[in-house]
Parts: sequence; structure tokens; C-alpha cells
Amino acid sequence: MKLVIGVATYNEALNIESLVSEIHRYLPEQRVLIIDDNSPDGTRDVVEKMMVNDPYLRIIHRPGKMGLGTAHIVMMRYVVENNFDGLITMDADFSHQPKYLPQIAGYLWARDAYDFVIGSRYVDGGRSCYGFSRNLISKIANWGANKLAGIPLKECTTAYRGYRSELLRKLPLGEIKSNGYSFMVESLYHVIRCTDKIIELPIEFIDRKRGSSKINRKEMLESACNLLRLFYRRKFGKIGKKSGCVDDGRRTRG
Ligand SMILES: Nc1nc2c(ncn2[C@@H]2O[C@H](COP(=O)(O)OP(=O)(O)O)[C@@H](O)[C@H]2O)c(=O)[nH]1
Ligand SMILES: [Mg+2]
Repeated sequence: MKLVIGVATYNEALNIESLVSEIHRYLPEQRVLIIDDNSPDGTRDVVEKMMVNDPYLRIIHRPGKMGLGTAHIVMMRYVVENNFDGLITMDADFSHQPKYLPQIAGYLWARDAYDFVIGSRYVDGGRSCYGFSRNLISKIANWGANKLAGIPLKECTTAYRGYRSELLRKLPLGEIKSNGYSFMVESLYHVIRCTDKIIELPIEFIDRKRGSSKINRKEMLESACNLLRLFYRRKFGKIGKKSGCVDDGRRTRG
């Protein structure tokens, strides 16, 4: 199976080299794709230096900070356009421990394969090591994703995910309006309409040790607006013609 491990970076110069090495350790000979938004800390230079001796590493530069969600869309399109079999997405800051990569790949690869895997803090065996306030924000966001967006998963907000390409081809990427963190919930809204082969893999989520978080009030406000938009869409319905995945407002499969 040919996979892409996609990592969005903004100011991750302190993390990216060791992360790429760890990814290679757990999933050797798979493509690693960095989407960097012209990070002022020189993340791009670190990656380009590594690329000289690393045939599996690629980078896509964008001219400025364009958001985590649009970075994930770039990864998804890259996988489909280059005929890879699947995509695993993860953050650059080691919150998503590379040790889970073989399990995620295994679920996508297995004969009775899953189309979608999400690293989950909220299923049995999962754990979050965030402090009180970040945990509270995460709980509220997941509550909204369940109750307002109608997503029946315990974890809706992590970016530690695996997608088979068949699923990526069905997702109506052009309909997704979230540019930033709220993409995580909006993409799931479509995933659950396109497949019922979904699994939550328990993970221990650890807080970053190096660099700083890029989440801010604007991202949180956008996430709240996104939940209200998805609630409205779910209530009043719409047919997702482009994707072939039915969106009559309810979750219709699985
Ligand atoms: N390319 C790109 N990456 C981003 C952007 N915002 C955040 N990231 C990356 O997204 C991941 C999650 O961000 P992080 O700051 O750790 O958010 P937190 O875990 O919610 O605190 C990290 O790998 C960031 O470098 C962005 O605008 N563009
Ligand atoms: Mg983080």
C-alpha cells in the first residue's frame, strides 16, 4: 500500500526533523508530505536540508498562513492526483505520537479494510494530557460536534487520521468552507455520509513540548460558527450531488 503521511506546519522548526525521522522509523519507505505556510522560523529550510538525503520527503510551500484546514485539503488532493492508496494526517508537534502509525496503516490496509481511522482520546484506552482549559475547550467542541453537527463519534476534533483514497475521492472537498481548525469537524460531517467503515483508535494525546500552539480566539469563534452552520444544514437538508454521498441532513449510512 502506497501511503502519504501529511503534516501541516507553521513554525515547527524545532519539531519537524525529529518527527520526520520518527515517521520513517514506524512507516519506512512511505511518502512524507509537509505543507508549510512560509513559517517565519525557517521550517522550510530544515525540511529542504533533509530532502537532500531523503527520497521520501516532499514539501509544498504556500506564501502565507492559509490555515490548517486548507493544508489538509491540499494533502487530500495530492493523494488522489498522484494515485496513492491512502493518507494519514498528523500534527507536527508530537501530540500525535508516531508509534500509532503502523496501527492506523494496518486498519487501512487490512482485507476488511476501514475507509477512515481517527486517533481518539475519548474511547476506552484513550487519554488526553492537556491541561484543564484545553481539555474543557476540547470537550465543548466534541459535544457540539455530536449534538449540533450530529457526528456520532467520541472524538471529532483530532487531526490524527487515516483515509483510504476511495473515501477521499468521494468527499465533496469543494463544499468545505472551513479554512482553519474547524475543518476537522466539517470534514467528519462528510466522512460519515460517505462511509460506515470507520474506527476510533485509542490514543494517548500528549501536549507539545516544543514550539507554541497556533490556536486562537478567532479559530474558536470560527469553530462555533461552523457548528451552527452544520446544525442548520443537517436540519434543513441538502443533496450532496457532487460527491455522490447522500446528504439529506441526516446521517444515512452506518
Ligand atoms: N500549514 C499550516 N499549518 C498549520 C497552520 N496552523 C496550524 N498549523 C499546524 O497544525 C498543527 C496543529 O497546530 P497546533 O498549534 O499544535 O494546535 P493545537 O494542537 O490545537 O494547539 C501543527 O502541526 C501546526 O504547525 C496553518 O495555518 N498552516
Ligand atoms: Mg498541537
